[in-house]
Formats: sequence, C-alpha cells, structure tokens
Amino acid sequence: MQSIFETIKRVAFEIDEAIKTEDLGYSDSENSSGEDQLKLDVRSDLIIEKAFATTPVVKNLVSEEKEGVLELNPEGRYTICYDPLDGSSLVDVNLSVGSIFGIYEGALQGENLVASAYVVYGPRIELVIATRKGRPQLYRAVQGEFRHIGEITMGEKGKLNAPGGTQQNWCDYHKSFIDDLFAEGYRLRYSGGMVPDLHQIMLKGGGLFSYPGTSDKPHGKLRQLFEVIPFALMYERSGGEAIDNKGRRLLELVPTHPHDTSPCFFGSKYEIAKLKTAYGIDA
Ligand code: AHM
Ligand code: MG
Repeated sequence: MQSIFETIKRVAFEIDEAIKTEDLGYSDSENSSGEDQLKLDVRSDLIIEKAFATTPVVKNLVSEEKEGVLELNPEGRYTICYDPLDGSSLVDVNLSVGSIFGIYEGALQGENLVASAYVVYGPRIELVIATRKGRPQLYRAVQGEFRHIGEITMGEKGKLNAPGGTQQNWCDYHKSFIDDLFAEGYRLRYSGGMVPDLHQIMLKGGGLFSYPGTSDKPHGKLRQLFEVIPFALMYERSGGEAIDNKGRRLLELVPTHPHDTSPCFFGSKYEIAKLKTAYGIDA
C-alpha cells in the first residue's frame, strides 16, 4: 500500500500546480451526477488516472468524475475510489479545496475500505492518511516534499459546527438540533468544501460536520465511495464517530451504485450523541 501513498504524494504536487496555473473555466462536459465539470476537475482526474496506471497494486479506479469502473491491472489488489478535486467550484474565489481517496480491497463497500487519504490545497498543501490501525497521520508539504507532522486525535467534545445542505430544505428536528448547538455556544465554520471543513474540525479538536437528507435531496449530497466512507475512517480513527441519519456507521455502508450518496454526520462523541437524541436514534 506504500506505493499508493507515494503516488498520492506525487499527484498532490501536480494538482496543486494545476490549481495555481491553469484555466478556471468550465469544460464542455458533465460528470455522472449531471454536474458541469470544470477544466480543473477533468485535469485533476487525468493526473490521478495517469499516476495510478503505473502503480501495479492498483487493480481498478473509480472516479467521481467518471461513470463506471476503469480497469488498470488485473493482477492488482486494490480499487481506488477518488474525488479528484472536491469543492472545485471554490477555486475561483480562492478558497481551499481537496482530493479524497478511498482504498478498497474486494467489493466496493465500507467494510472493505482498508485505508483512506485526503489532500488539502490551502495556503499550504497537507496530506492525511488513515489505515485501520492507529490514528490518522498528518503530513505537510515543505520544499517539495511531505514532512510528517504528527497524529490526529479529536477531543470528546468540540466547539465548531459545520451544517451542510440548504436550510430551507431541512426537516424541523434537524433545524432544532443545529439551533441547539449554536445556543450552546458552537461557532459556525462552513466553507462549502468538505475537505477543509472536516479537516478543520479534526485538527481543532472536534465539533460536528453534517450533510443531512433534505426535502430536495432525501439521500443527501455527498457520495458514499469517494467522500463519505473515506472520511468515516478518518473520524473513527481520530477518536470521533461517523453515522448516517439512522445511526448506522458510515463505515458499514453498502452502495448499490458507485455514485450513491448518503446523509452523513461526522463529529466528536458528544455531538454525535446529541444528534442521536435529536434524531430519535437508540444509543
Ligand atoms: P463536489 O464534489 O461537486 O465538489 O461537491 C461536494 C461539496 C463538498 O465539498 C461540500 O461539503 C458540499 O459539496 C457543499 O455543498 P453545499 O454547497 O450544498 O453546501
Ligand atoms: Mg466531491
């Protein structure tokens, strides 16, 4: 698996360079969720595809930007499901964005996720890697290489609240729950990029990121294989929890289609316990 992490480090620098130098306009294509693709989405996808094509342990690739599975190496062991440039619509206002990678062995479902990684392209480039053992590890790019910074551990309770989805379309109990957190003193932190938003909560010790099912999107917005399941491993391994609206661990999701979405809640223990009460989920 080390060769996969090394490839991710290489592509992080290439994508960062593309973000800094390339055209920010739209391409003339849509992704498989029917969203217009930016040229940068397409470029980042290609950078990743090319890099993994020469990484023999990688059997298949599944990209948020493509329909279906791309077969690379029949002898390979892992399938990588990735979002090449999450939050790409924020690049033109110069906010942070990210790449997310889920590394699966066997059928594409939560329990077969063996590791995950994400890259944050912000004032600096940072990389976080989680496996099934130990805490997620944080790396920061310094002079063209990633230096290990340390491990990430969240507290039992945080101070930040990142509530996703259009408020107009929230159900009443979700709205009351979010209002209660603010009434308790939580501070709003929501950029519209799940990578920097979830990264901030993990690094600042805890809090809650939510993207619920809404009246317009009953199954939420965020994709299980590329976004939700990889971050679920990050949150569980750093001492937090990651569940859906029924209280099921996101790490146990079984998508029926590669682009399936799920309502999702990532947080430290206190906020997730409070969410379960608000949603009427048995603890
Ligand atoms: P994308 O993969 O098309 O970039 O969409 C995912 C992004 C997440 O980064 C973010 O949390 C969410 O969409 C924001 O959605 P909204 O604008 O509805 O709050
Ligand atoms: Mg995305």
